Amino acid sequence: MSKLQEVAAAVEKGKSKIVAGLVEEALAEGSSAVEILNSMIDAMSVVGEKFQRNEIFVPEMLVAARAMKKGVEPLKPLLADAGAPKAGKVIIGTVAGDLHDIGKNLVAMMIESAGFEVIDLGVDVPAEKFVEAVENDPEVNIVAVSALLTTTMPSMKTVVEALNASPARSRFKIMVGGAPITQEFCDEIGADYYTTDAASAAQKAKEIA
Ligand code: B1M
Repeated sequence: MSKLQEVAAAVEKGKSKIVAGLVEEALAEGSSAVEILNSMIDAMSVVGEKFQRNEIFVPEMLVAARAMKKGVEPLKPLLADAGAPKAGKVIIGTVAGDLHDIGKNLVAMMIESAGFEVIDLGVDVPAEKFVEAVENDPEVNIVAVSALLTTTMPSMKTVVEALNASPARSRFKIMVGGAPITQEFCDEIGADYYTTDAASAAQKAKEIA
């Protein structure tokens, strides 16, 4: 088994205690931070597929998520684009009713790495909190909204509608993303930009800031 496969297996099995060490070893063996990150993202997809087939349940998903978080830690400084000029200020959060934060955290990390200051509102964030955060900070130029469940897509719509009604609307752009989100849905709810993954979200943020 290659080191990358060992990292993926550790995430899949939720082995939080060993995953960071394996990531360090993979780096020492020459794997890039992006390769290692992708192996962990693939592992989470496998976890999701097993959950869908009822082969594993929520507790197993949770431990896999914890393991992935541990594995991402040593990669953070390597993915950071040190010395990039301050590109702007971004508010990010996962919508109300949704507790998934791995993807949102990766998006936050990549956007931060692209030179932005990031204010992370966390998970299960109601629309009012997004609005309050952007209205209270005139430096914010992007609001990034994540949703991972089809059942929380309506919450994303609520957030975007509330942001669109804000008197501060002209000074910020709204970016949306997450597994069930599409360009069509982005257009339908009146958000500005949809991106599929953390790297393209950071790229888009740089383009529009
Ligand atoms: Co949940 N879960 N989960 N879960 N979970 C999914 C999403 C699911 C697809 C699993 C499945 O059935 N195959 C399914 C959703 C089905 C659907 O809606 N159609 C599901 C379900 C059903 C549930 C529960 C309802 C289960 C239950 O209780 N019966 C429950 C809901 C809880 C809630 O939120 N209210 C639940 C709970 C959980 C845990 C808490 C156990 C845990 C989350 C832990 C955590 O995040 N801290 C969990 C996990 C781990 C998953 C899976 C396995 C992995 C998610 C993940 O982290 N992926 C997931 C299956 C899967 O995704 N394959 C699943 C890795 C991550 C890097 O990818 O989050 O997609 P992702 O982020 C990507 C892109 O989406 C994008 O960039 C990221 C990185 O490239 N992106 C953006 C994300 N946000 C973006 C924002 C942007 C741009 C891009 O711009 C602003």
